[in-house]
Amino acid sequence: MIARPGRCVVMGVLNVTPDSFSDGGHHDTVEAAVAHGLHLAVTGADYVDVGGESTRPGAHRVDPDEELRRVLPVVAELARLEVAVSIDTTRASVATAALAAGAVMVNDVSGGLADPAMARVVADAGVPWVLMHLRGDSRDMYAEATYDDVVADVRRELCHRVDAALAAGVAAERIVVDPGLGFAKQPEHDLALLAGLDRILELGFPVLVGASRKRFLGALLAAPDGQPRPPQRDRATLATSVLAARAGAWGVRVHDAAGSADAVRVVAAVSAAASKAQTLAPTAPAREDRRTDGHTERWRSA
Ligand code: PMM
Repeated sequence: MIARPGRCVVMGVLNVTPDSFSDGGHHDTVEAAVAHGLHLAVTGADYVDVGGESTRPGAHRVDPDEELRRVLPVVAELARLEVAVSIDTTRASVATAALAAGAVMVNDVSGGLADPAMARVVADAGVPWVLMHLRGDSRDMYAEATYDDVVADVRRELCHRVDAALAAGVAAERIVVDPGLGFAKQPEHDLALLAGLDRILELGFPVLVGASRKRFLGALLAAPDGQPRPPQRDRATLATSVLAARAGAWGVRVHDAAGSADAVRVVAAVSAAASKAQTLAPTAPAREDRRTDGHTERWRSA
């Protein structure tokens, strides 16, 4: 089942790759990776998303056996420790093994395009499946970053991925969609997608947003000489988590779970207060609410 804690869900990123964008090579032993996964869970991640293949622009595909060798012991150990693990893979064989080892969700950055066998694996296992929007692959994705209206185009292409998943027997209530920030997107596309999340939400599926430490934040926070901000982008990521949670996203995928875990709780509390205020609000303002006490006049004449 998809977690619904009554606030935006936090998915912590655990890349067990030598070359991922911001955390590649940081967890190059099973022990280090498991320790970091546990840290993510303890500091607020509802899911820990384990990936063994870098999707950074220009990255080459890793051999499926190598991907399995990287992720499987980490998935198994985190699952044993009762961490809810999501497996970040585009390969049905890796998803199958990870689910057998205890993963509870599949996060597929290709939205099911990379491996036609993935839909069957997910349907049979009955687990949630994140369908992310992507064009091309990591080697050539910026070549395809041309859109008429990026929100409409991504929404339409996500619809196709959802239709294919449903046709393959995946239950609608197990589908999560993700606009795929940074994947075949230029910074202006990422910003437009964050601004247009409500139109992605209109599809009626839970929406996951992965803005954490991405290139568009580096570009936005570039130094005066134009040098993009290096991967210390967690404060900017927090702002995106607030925006995503406020827009009604189901979840955010982040490297720093603690910050976003706090931020989404604040958003949930303010949203609850707003709903309560709306329930209590009379349809017309009560007479005594109007400024009849002279304050308004005093302020005007000050
Ligand atoms: N981004 C990355 C990898 N996996 N999965 C989903 N669902 N959404 C994303 O935006 C996403 C992803 C690449 O970022 P990383 O290299 O920092 O993990």
